[in-house]
Amino acid sequence: MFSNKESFQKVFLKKLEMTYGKSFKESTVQDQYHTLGNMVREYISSDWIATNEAQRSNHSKQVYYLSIEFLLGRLLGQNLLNLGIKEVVEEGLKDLNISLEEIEEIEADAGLGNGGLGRLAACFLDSLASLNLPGHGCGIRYKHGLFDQKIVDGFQVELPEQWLRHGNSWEVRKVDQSIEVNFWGDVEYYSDNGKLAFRHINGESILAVPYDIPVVGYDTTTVNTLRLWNAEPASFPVHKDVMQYKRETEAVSEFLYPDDTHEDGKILRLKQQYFLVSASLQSIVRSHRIVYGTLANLHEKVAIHINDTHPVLAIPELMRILLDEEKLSWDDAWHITTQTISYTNHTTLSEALEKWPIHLFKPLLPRIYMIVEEINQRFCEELWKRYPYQWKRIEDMAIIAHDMVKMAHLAIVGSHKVNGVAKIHTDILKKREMKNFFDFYPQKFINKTNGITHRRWLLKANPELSILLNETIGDEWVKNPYALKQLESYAQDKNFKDQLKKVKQQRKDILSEVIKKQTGIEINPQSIFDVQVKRLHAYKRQLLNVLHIMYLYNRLKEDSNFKIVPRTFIFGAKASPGYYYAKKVIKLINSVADVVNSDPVTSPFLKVVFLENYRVSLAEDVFTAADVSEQISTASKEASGTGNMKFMMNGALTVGTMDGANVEIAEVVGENNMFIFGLSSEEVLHYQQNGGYRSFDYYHHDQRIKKVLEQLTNGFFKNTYDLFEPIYDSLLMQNDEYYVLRDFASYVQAQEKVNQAYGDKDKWFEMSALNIAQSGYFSSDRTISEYAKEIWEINSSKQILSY
Ligand code: DL6
Repeated sequence: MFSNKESFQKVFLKKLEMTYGKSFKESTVQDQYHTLGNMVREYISSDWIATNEAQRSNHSKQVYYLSIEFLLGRLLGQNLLNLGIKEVVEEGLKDLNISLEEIEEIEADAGLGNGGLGRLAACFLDSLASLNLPGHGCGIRYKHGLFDQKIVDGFQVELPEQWLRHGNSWEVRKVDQSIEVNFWGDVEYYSDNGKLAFRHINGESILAVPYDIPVVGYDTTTVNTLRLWNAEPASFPVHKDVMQYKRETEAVSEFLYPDDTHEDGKILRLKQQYFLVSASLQSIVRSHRIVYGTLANLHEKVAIHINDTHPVLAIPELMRILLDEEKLSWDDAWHITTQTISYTNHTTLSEALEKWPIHLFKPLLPRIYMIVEEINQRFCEELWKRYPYQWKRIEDMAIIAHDMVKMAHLAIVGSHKVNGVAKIHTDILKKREMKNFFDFYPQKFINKTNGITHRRWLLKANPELSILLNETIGDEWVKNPYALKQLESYAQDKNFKDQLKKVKQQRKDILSEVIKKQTGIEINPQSIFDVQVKRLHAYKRQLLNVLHIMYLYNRLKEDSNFKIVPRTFIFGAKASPGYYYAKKVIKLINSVADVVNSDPVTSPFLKVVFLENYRVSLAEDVFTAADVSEQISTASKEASGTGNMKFMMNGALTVGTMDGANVEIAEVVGENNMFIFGLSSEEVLHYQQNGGYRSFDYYHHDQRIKKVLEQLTNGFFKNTYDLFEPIYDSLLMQNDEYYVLRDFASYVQAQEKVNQAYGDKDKWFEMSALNIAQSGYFSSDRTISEYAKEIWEINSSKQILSY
């Protein structure tokens, strides 16, 4: 049906009528989108079946990537590109007076994630399929993804997201493959042929119904699966309020990250984690049994990766299956489990490391808790043998301590590999945050620097640049991102740089239109587009960016000789609903925007835009249009960052600290092709260990800082009263935990360099070209190849390019 535009049109029109009982003339864009989506999914299905069959019959080792988040965004455009049918569809639709772009726009983002961690999972799926690797995702089919953000009077307001309202063309409900997951109840001890055995009884069952989404690789017949579990009532209990049971059950897959400020919310989150893990593990084991008839070789044929600690219950759940169902000995079960499971750590922030209170954990998951206790007991015995009488060390490393279950400790003990997501992050884990564990298990810890799929973030998001690249260096880069290196030799080529500049301008014009439509703000498309888009968090220091804008505003007002290249500062960020401080920063950005944008003296030079509801589809327009990429976290706090890679790949220059993957960006592109500033991670550590930082000193000695901080509270922002006092206090009364004031002067200097550098367009686009040329290293194809070889030990049916 996609072989030529005529046959495409014929099938499209027929299906449209048959599905919706409407004539083409009466159909809506929504109807057209779903018709096309269904056609594409049907087109994929024969390859999907063939991939599954081949993977089964080849007895190839499979990897399952368990993640509480999959931030997919839209699928239509990427699928059309990967399948190589975009042109036929575009042409066919054009004849019918339909714009493919308009149809793509109607697709709701699958926003089943919060930020980097979830988007990483989505990029990994694309690379797995494109590299012909047998790798599948397992997640939850949340009814509501990450909230929709509205900005009302400058404040963030959260509304439930509704991506499933019009149905989802990509998923296939497979009710026959449902799994029961049990909560609450008791553990029964019984004799199994004279051996003490255990089983979970009297539990309350929830039915996990899989919805499978095909994951299509680029120019390959491999179609992997993303399996999302939906929570539904199993059988209605006789002794319980039926409606209550239905509500409680469905709540498990209702919201991504339910509010956990109260105990019920905490229980719900833990329920979600076990629901994901138990359904996935039972389903994996069931398929494995069908092929091999035993679980004894599970670790040879299956790799299970846990994306952060949310799915760490995979460890005790696999133990439960192997012990209670497969009747293996503890040692055999433990060998299989640890050889099957691997774990990625995504943060060094100790407050972000999950811990669950025993009083919630134990009643909800009684058998799982028992197994965790046993794992802890045996681990502590090992520790004791190695570190006799070192009570403190053993207590610090224990999985259960102070009435809490420490999920990261369980993950390390129960996995064969633990990886950080950028070199500096892995080093920090080894030297500081997880030093004790690294000393104990040095061979487990490895680094796998993150990556992004260049097929989404360049090929799809930036067609203009892709065409230019194809014309300049050919299209090898689509399959082999290292081929982008060939661009190096064009970095001095005037003609190429002119074209690159033109492409960037086209992308800026597109974003300017989006901004105009969304915010009503007219920006100067020739100005420098300086962008910070990421979750709102104190350590990411959106505040430093805002304070710098306030300083520029003050300078422009005070000194008529002070001139800058016009700049548009663009922000996009969602704050976690309960994160009071982060929400204040959003309000501050919007308040600064009000002042700056409406002042006739400054508005020709400065504009500030806060983009509402930042999400994957919007991100595609943002990354491609940026000139400057703001990666300004306090050194040592950002594990990797992946936005930094998306900007680089689209030719933006980084203003950044030596943090996360910025360090590796500097390594490959050279420090002279970016703008580095601020404390190093060692300096931050030194302050943290030895003290010596006093934010008041910077306030008193730097008039620029003094002035902007006073403006936070002196009525400079109309009708804000004491709204920004908490920000002021965080910087002065609480001694500025993230060293915003300490890095201010150095940041201003870096920004002055940006201002100068942009004046020399020839040089600027030389730097831009070099960034694109070196960005191949940050493709998730490279990252996934490393995982495949060094962690999962899985093979591609085709040759994986060696990097
Ligand atoms: O590894 C993906 C992504 C990193 O790029 C970010 O640096 C890191 O903050 C993020 N981590 C998380 C987990 N929790 N926290 N905080 O989202 O992972």
